[in-house]
This record gives sequence, structure tokens and C-alpha cells, in this order.
Amino acid sequence: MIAHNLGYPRIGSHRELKWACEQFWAGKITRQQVQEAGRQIRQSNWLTQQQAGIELIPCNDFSFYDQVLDMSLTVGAIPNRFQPLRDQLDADRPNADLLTLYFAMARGYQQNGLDLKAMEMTKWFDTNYHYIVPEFTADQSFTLLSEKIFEEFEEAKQTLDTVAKPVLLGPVSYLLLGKEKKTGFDRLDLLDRLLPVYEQILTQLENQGADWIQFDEPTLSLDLTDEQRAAFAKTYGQLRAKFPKLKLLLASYFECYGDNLNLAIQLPVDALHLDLVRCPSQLDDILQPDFVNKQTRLSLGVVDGRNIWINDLAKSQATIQRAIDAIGQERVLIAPSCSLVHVPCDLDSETNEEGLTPEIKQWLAFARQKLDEIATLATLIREPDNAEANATLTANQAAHTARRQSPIINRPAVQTRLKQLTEEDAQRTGAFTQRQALQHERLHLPLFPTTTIGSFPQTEAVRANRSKFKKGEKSVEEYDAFIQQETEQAIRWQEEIGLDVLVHGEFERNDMVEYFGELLDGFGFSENGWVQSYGSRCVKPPIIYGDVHRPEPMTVRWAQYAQSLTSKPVKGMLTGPVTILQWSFVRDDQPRRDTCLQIALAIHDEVVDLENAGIGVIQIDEPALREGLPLRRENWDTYLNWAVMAFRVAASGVQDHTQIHTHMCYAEFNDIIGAIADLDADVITIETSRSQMELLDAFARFAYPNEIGPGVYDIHSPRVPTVQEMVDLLQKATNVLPARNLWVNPDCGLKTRRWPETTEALKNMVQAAQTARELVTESV
Ligand code: THG
Ligand code: ZN
Repeated sequence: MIAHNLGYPRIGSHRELKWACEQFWAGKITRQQVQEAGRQIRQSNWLTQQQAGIELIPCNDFSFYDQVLDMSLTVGAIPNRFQPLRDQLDADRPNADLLTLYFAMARGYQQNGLDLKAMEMTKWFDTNYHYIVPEFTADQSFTLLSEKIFEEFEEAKQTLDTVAKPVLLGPVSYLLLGKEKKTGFDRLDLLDRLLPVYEQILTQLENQGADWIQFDEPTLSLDLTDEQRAAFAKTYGQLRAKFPKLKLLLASYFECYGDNLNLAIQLPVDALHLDLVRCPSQLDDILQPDFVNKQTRLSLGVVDGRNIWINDLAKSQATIQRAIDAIGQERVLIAPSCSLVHVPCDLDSETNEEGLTPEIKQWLAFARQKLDEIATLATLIREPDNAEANATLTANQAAHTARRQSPIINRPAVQTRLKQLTEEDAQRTGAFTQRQALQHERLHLPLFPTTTIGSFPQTEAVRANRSKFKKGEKSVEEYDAFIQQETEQAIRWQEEIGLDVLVHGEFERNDMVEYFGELLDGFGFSENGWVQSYGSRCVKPPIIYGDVHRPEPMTVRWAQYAQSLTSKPVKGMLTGPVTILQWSFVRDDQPRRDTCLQIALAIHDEVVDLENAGIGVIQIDEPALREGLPLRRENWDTYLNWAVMAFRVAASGVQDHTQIHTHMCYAEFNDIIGAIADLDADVITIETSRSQMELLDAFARFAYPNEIGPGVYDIHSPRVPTVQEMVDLLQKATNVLPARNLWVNPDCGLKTRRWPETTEALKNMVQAAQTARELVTESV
């Protein structure tokens, strides 16, 4: 039996990686200094794992930006547009400055006369982590370029005095997660060119003394075609034949192997990892004669790598024992369900009892605590009488009992309200056309009304004030006065620009989920519970531990204040239940659906309060609706049913003349357009920056009935769009959708932009709306 780990958070327990990278990008520290920061994080992580009792420790799980991008650099899959930079850096010579090339691929490069666009980023399976999408061409070639994996293996050996287990994204998943830049070929056809580079990597690692190699192949948890399955068989057959001595561990996670299980069993690898948190049933599925009669070991992913609850050690012990009874202790490895990068580093960094009380903390385990759980489980199996391990087990059981019975978790009134929920609670009074007429009568908006998505630039001053307030260096009164002043300025500024539906600007908010988490009962929040979202950017997901309840109105005050300053409508701004659920750590003691509907009830109450406070337009953002989709299609309908229901519960309860908006990011709407229509929001604003026409086509083909604001410019770039390009877009939109249903807005919130470009862009946008109105009137 081996206690092992699949990967450890690399941001550092106080986000050391973020600070180092951002300083390096700003030119404030040298390449050597940022490299040194990386080295310190790796060493600290390795020693932490060793001290915790992890016997097989991962290496190459560190990354300065993203592990998929690391793989692209390792196999030399550098898009052609970076060639001029490679020439400048002389990138193909040993010891070249690959870090500059690497960050250029991740973030773009505008220096030395070059203007290189960053590679695309997309979500990693159903997590809040984003990876850099490999770009492939038909004439793609691969060569071993970066030596990172060898260097880190050597470094781990020096640090640990033993060999670590290099982690590689497997070749099939690497190809499948990428994208063909042009049509006319299938990226899986590149496998024959890619495998030799993987073989080179394994040859060198074997020469360096490597024993185990971990291949992450998480695409095995997706629906695969026969061709894709065949690629797995071919890959591992070939690697096995060439490397009979290396121990290959194949890891998939986040879902059941499902109908890929037979394939996985047949692959000639030394160990197969099972995510027993997401899919406990697959242990029995695999412990059949077919598998039992082989030599393959099982890595049992019993400790949750996606959530922050303590493990049920007794239950895990029983699970492990069941496997041991079938295949013997020698064939078992104990592991987290997936890499620990999806959980925060260390619970011991949490000292603020307001966010996490000692009672709640005893129910939680962050990455470092999860290592201890894995080690304890190994001890319990090897030495059933070990006193320390048994004391831990007893305390663990007591914590679980306490959690089940705790009054802070159970709110009978909330549970009753949830039970009594009916379809009627998810229903606006009138049909859309009726509501639309009443809303037009009340709001007096022009054709092509203009609005923004909600947030405005978060300046240094806004951030500094919030941080001082949180540290107690600013009083509530001082902070409120500051927010009031910012809000008033924002209202005046929007009036000047001539927008039709205004927003208050969200200067009082940090993150759109964290903010609500801090105001709702049943939510805890951490001080240092950061999780990497992309590159140096992190999020601090709230922790939902109990029945959700809204103790008092959350947003009414600022909305009402903003509305009091102007005669134009001001939108109330809320985050929707699905997004709050999706971007939080959720309870593992009740279905996600129930938690989501509890949040929906809290948002529902907020919506009603906003209406009573005189707010006539209310936006309920659901940017995470699409990303909450289960990985397997067979589970989509169940999810979409409750997710749509939750949104509708939140949005219902207001009168027909109150206009409900929603907003969604990420353009892949085709496959869920029916669910989007079922939300029955009066207005949806959407991100379209990547492909406006494709998106509009999807809505037109579906004959989307309600009002819609296809983003007319991309907020992700500081570039100011021209009036003409936005007019053109609006014209294209009127060709496929009724003009009376169209809104004019940027494609996402403006939080990450600066004021100067925002002002210019919105002025042009208002002008474009005006021109579009004139064009439509002329043509009538
Ligand atoms: N909030 C949450 N999750 C998200 C997003 C969000 N997931 C998807 C998408 N948006 C991810 N995008 C970002 C964008 C910016 C940042 C994080 C994720 C970011 N974070 C700050 C940082 O790392 O410096 C810290 C945040 C803060 O200061 O509060 O900039 O919007 N939950
Ligand atoms: Zn958005």
C-alpha cells in the first residue's frame, strides 16, 4: 500500500506565486527572482507532503501559470504567431528565456515592436480553474522544448532524498483539450507525431531514476467516441511496450469512468486511479473477476479534492478495506479524489472567527489537512491498533456527529419552505408579451435601450478603501461615505454619457459571489482560502455549511440610494442562485439542488424587497449556468431542470411591470438555448465577443422570444470600439431578431477596465444606439 497525492496547490499559502508573477510582469523583479519564488513554493510543498507522511509525492504539478500550457511548452506546440518572439529570444537554444515565451503565450505580448495575441483560455472540466487551450494546425510538429519536468524531478530528488512521481497530462487528453486552428483535420491524427516526444520524456525520466509516472487523462470521464477510445488503447499499448519497467499510473477524475471503464481496465498500466468521491459506485464495478485477476493496482481517491469538508475516515477505511479484501494490500494506493489544486492551502491560516467559527473549522480540511487524512488512513490500515490514528478516528467521528446535529446547520423554517415549494413559485404572473407591454409603459425606454452589465472600474482607491475598512483602519461611517461618493459620481457620469438604464457601480462589492456569501446565513468565509482561477488570479469561494437564510436585505440600500439620485431607471444587481452555488464550496450532506433552491429563496426575497423599494429593473446574473453542466450528457436534463427552477424561483414574486434581466458570460450557448429560454428573463445580456454572428444565429434559429442584449463590444481588451463597428453589429442583429427586442450593452462587467477607455467606449456605444434607431426609423 502506498499513500500518495495527485497534485498540490501551487499558489503558496499566502499567494506567493501571484505576487511574484505580477511583480515580474510589472518589471519589478528579475527572472531569477521569480524562478526562486517558484523553487521555494515547490520545496515547501514537497517537504509539507513528506512530513505529513505521503510516500509517493508528485512533481511537475507546479506551474507558473497552467499545467496544460506547461505541456504545450514541453512538447514545443508553440503557435506560429509567436515565431518572431522565439527568434528574438533565440528560444530554440538551450537555456533560452522560455519563461518570457511562456508568459507571452498565456497573456499576449506587446513589446519590442511585437503585438502577439494570447492563447485562448477555457474552463477545466466542471471546475472554476481555467487552462490555456493548445492550438493545433494540420502540419503541427512536436519537439521536446522545455526541460521543466526533468529539472523539477531532479530538484525534488535533492529536496526529498527520494524519487518523486512526475505528473504529466496524458497525450490523449492533451490533444482532446486542444483545438484545431483550421478545419480539415482531426487533432487526434497528431498522436503519431506527439507520442515520440512523450517517449523522449519518459526515456530521460527513466535515466534520471524515475519509478512511477502519473498520466492525467481526465477526458476518460467524458463521453468518448470509439475513435477516441482507440487512441487511449494505442497510446498506452505503445508506451507500455517501450517502457516495461516504468510504473505507469493513469488518473481520471471528476466523474465515473462509466462506459469507459472497460477500456480503462484493459489499458496496460500499473495503476488506475478512481475518483471515489464523485463516483463511489465504481469501486464495486471494478472489483470484478476481470480486474481482480490482473496485476493492476488501484489508486483509491477517497479524500475529496474538490471540496473542503473533513473526510469520513471510518467510511473511507471501510472502502479501502473492501478493495484490499478483493485485491490485497500490495495493490492499493490511497489518494485524494483529484489534484488538491482545487482546494485552499491550509486551514491553519484561518484565524478570523467571524468568518469561520471554531465549530465550523472542526468540520473543514484544506489541502494540508487532507494530506494528514490520507496518511491517517494508511496508518489505520497498516496498524489497526495505532493509538494516535485511532484517537484521530474517534475525534473525526465526533466531529461528524456534531455537524449532523448542529443548530447552525439546521434551520427548520428554511427546510419547510423548501419542501413547500411548488411549480407556481417558479412562475411570473403574466406571460412575457403581457409583461413586456407593461414594462414598456412603465419604463419609457427608447428603441435599442442602452445599459451596462453592472460593475464599473475598481480603481486602486476603491480597493485600498475596502482593504483599510476590512483591517479596521477605517470606520463604517468613513467607508460608507466613500462608497456613497463613488456611487453618486457613477450615476452623474452615466447620465452625462446618456445611458438609458443605469447601475450603481458595485463599488461596495469585492467578488460577486463572496459579497453575497458574507451577507447570507449558512455561509462561512475564509481569510486565506484562495484557489487559483487562472494564472495569478484567484478566488476565495464562500463555504456553504448550513441551511441558507437571508437575515436582512443585502443590496437594497445602495440600489435605493442610487435610484434617489436620478429619474432614469437604476438596475438592482444580484448574483443568481446557480452562480452562487457553483462558485462556492457546497455542503456535501444534501443534494446540490436543495442548496441551490435555498439560495434561490433568499434571492427571491431580495428581489421582492428591491421592487418594494421602488427598483423597476432587477438583474440576476447567472454567468455560471453553463459551466455547471454535468460532464456527461445523460445528466444534463436533471441539472438543467433544477437550475432553471432555481432561477425562476429567484425571479418570480415581482409584478409584471418589474423587468427582470439576467447576464451570462462565455459564448457556448447552442446546446442549452432551450434552458436559457426557459429562464424566461425579460432581458438577457450576453457575452458575444468571440463570435457575435454564431451566437445571434443560435438565438435566431431558436426564435428566442424575449429581449436580448448581445454584447456589442469586448470588454476583455482595453481597445475602444468605433461607433461604426457597433452600428454594423446592431444591424446584423436586427436582421435576425426583432428590433424591439434588442438592447445595447458591452458584453460583460467593466470591473477590470480603467475609466478613460470605459468612458470613450460607452460614449461610442450610446452614439451607435442612436444611429441604429435612426436607421430603423428610416427603413420603416
Ligand atoms: N468570481 C468568482 N468566480 C469566477 C469569476 C468571478 N469564476 C470565473 C471567472 N469569474 C474567473 N475570473 C476571475 C477574474 C478575476 C479574478 C478572479 C477570477 C481576480 N481575482 C483577484 C486576484 O486574484 O487578484 C482577487 C479577487 C479579489 O480581490 O477579491 O481578479 O468573478 N467567484
Ligand atoms: Zn459576463
